[in-house]
Amino acid sequence: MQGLVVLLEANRPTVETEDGTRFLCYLRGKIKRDQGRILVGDRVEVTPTDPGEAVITKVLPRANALFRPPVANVSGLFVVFTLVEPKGSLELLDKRLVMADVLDVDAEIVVTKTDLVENKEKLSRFVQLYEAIGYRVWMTSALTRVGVSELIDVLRTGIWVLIGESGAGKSSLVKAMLPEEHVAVQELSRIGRGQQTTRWVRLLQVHDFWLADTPGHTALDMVVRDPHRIRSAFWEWEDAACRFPDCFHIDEPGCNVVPKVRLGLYDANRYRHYRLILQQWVKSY
Ligand SMILES: Nc1nc2c(ncn2[C@@H]2O[C@H](COP(=O)(O)OP(=O)(O)OP(=O)(O)O)[C@@H](O)[C@H]2O)c(=O)[nH]1
Ligand SMILES: [Mg+2]
Ligand SMILES: [Zn+2]
Repeated sequence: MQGLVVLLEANRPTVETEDGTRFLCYLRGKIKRDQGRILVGDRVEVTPTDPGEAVITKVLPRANALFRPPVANVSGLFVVFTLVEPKGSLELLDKRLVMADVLDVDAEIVVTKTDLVENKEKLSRFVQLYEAIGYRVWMTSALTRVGVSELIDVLRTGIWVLIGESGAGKSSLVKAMLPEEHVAVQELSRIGRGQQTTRWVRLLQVHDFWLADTPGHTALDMVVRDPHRIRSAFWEWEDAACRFPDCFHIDEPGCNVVPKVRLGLYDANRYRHYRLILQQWVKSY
């Protein structure tokens, strides 16, 4: 029987088979040794053993895998960002967008807690910046439910991962999308203490796609061999027409990106994050 790993709690996978049956699973020893970690999102073959239990006999090849948060076979990322406490980090936002581009998965930005935003101008500047680059930006509030149905009524398939810092409102959004599910949400008194409320990645069915709620995280490292992959993730500079087609926009003569950043025509934060990502993710930089 084939199934999907929908939860990995304390290293015990739960697999849902095509008819909706759930099994708490063990891994056959050989798989443990040969394939290393199993991830939520993995497609597997299982053989039932006891009622509600099964053994995983095979892990099917993965299309891709994220390691932070750990999810396999990802179609898209909902990169969660909030302008209210605990404020989202623009550096992490850009890193997540670049990660999606490098892994060749879709990414959409989901702004949460818009009901709490006082500085509406700042919010619309943020939205304008990322929409101009080419991202879809959703404005949502789990409290008022603004934007929630719009977000899930778009036709989506595969696994979509909510990714963002702890306290950003990922689980609250899941709860707003799926009111009948039991989803733990952070208590107000704990906000900003850097504690994760969601502890395990979990897949939940929404319309035609699977939604992954994940624990918040603030570290994001990748190893990228080809620096071109980082450069091409900054879509807004594609038509900069620098003198050298292979310009990395650092200190090359005839570069059109650096002067435009100085003039404020390209966003300076994005440029700073680009340099940082090159340094941190590409070993040869
Ligand atoms: N006013 C308001 N508060 C919200 C909204 N969304 C989330 N919150 C609050 O923000 C806090 C954190 O929300 P969670 O959904 O637990 O955050 P999370 O991203 O799942 O956090 P981790 O599981 O730790 O990664 C909770 O106290 C929520 O009540 C919103 O749209 N409006
Ligand atoms: Mg959560
Ligand atoms: Zn250049």
